[in-house]
Amino acid sequence: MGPQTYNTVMTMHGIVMIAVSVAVLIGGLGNYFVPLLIGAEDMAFPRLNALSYWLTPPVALTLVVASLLPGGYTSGWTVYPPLSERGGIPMLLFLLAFITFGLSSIIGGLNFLVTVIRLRAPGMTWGRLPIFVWGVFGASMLSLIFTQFVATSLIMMVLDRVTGMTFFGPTGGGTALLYQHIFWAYSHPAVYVMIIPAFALMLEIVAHFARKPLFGYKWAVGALMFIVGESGIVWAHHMFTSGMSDYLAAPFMASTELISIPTGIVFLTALATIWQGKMRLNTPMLFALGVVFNFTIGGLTGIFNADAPTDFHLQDTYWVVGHFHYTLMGGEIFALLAGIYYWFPKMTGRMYSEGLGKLHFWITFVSLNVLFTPMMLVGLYGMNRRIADYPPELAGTNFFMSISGFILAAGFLVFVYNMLASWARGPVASANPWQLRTLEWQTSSPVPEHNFAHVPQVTGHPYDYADGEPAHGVVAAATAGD
Ligand code: CU1
Repeated sequence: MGPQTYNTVMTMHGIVMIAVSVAVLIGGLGNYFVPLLIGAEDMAFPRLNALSYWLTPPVALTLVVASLLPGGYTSGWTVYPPLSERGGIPMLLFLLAFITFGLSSIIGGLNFLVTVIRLRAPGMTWGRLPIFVWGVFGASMLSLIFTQFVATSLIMMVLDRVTGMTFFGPTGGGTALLYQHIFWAYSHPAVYVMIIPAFALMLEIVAHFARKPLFGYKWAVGALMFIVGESGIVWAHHMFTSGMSDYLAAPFMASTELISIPTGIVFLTALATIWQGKMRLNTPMLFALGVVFNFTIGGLTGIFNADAPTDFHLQDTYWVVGHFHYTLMGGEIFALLAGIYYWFPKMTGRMYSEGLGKLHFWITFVSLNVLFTPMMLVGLYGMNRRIADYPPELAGTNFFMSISGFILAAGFLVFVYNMLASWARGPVASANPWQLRTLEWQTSSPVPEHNFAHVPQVTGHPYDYADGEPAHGVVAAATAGD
């Protein structure tokens, strides 16, 4: 692979990662399960929902087609000027696709907020919301508010390119650093659009599979909301080495490190919930516990990037790549997989193979760790990210990481096979195969078109397994079709 192809492939990896990570948990599982969890028929604005969804195929198509055009992508997914302003037509198409994706994300966020505020079933007070709903709610606030920053920065860039304005071009009086400030004002909160629903889904599954009340529910909700607020004032931790004004380093360092407190609360909540619980170690629980393990490493290694003095050494090395993949792959994607296994019987009406699920977990868990830990090590030795070359001394470790990467990918073949084969001919699942209290399990599997035969009446707390009631809501007589 030549350097130019490498740049295009690396840019594609970045933007596909961002788009999938932003959209998949909140857009996919959120869209399906938030209405169910709050006892609603559907999202508040079904047409807006469809628009948000149908904007994404053109984005994906444009990104793929433009990457194949001569010149390819030159800048990486962050589209920093001046590289992005100098790139050819593919870069322009990239910008337009990114803006369109932002639009989809904004209206998706709006729709979730209205849904949770307006469509909760009778008795579903804010204090009774399953924690996953809180996670989607927080992430939606971020989507709605902050995606507008990235859209603004990209539109300014398009104006620079197409109409000859000079927001970011120094020759016309603009400044390239301005772009980074606006861009990261979104792109840091974006990681919380990805990870807050993941945290919440992890807590949801941990509580159900330990069959215990979620420890410190209010603290956990408060922690998630604190992260939402905090995430808007930390963006310049991406810019310690960019040449921005020196006086900005200390406040952004402090605000970033402050986030470790609510994050710590989320993990203590998970651990205290597991404590002395009768854990059922099914595949969803294994992946949820995997989130706890992986994100602990991802979170702790992030502190060194948030610290300006250490970041001067680590910036743009593979340390950052290792750290980030621990949080996103080990955190968000693990939570996504946990959620897919967890809700698979509800979505398909069939049961997946537990044996294959566990095999998938162990392959993924082990290969992920032996892939991303060495990345941080070669990063400490100074291996640069986003560059096609590396020092020949690190070839051995890179070879090892490549093998680990292929094994990690192979694990997903097990997953895809399990999902497709079980969907086609797995054993038929009952409405509530895990015997859980939340509302989605009180309707038939797969879910009927309007979710519930009658509007549910919510009575208790979603996690009160000790109170003897099998569910925290009553769906009046004639429960749909089971
Ligand atoms: Cu960040």
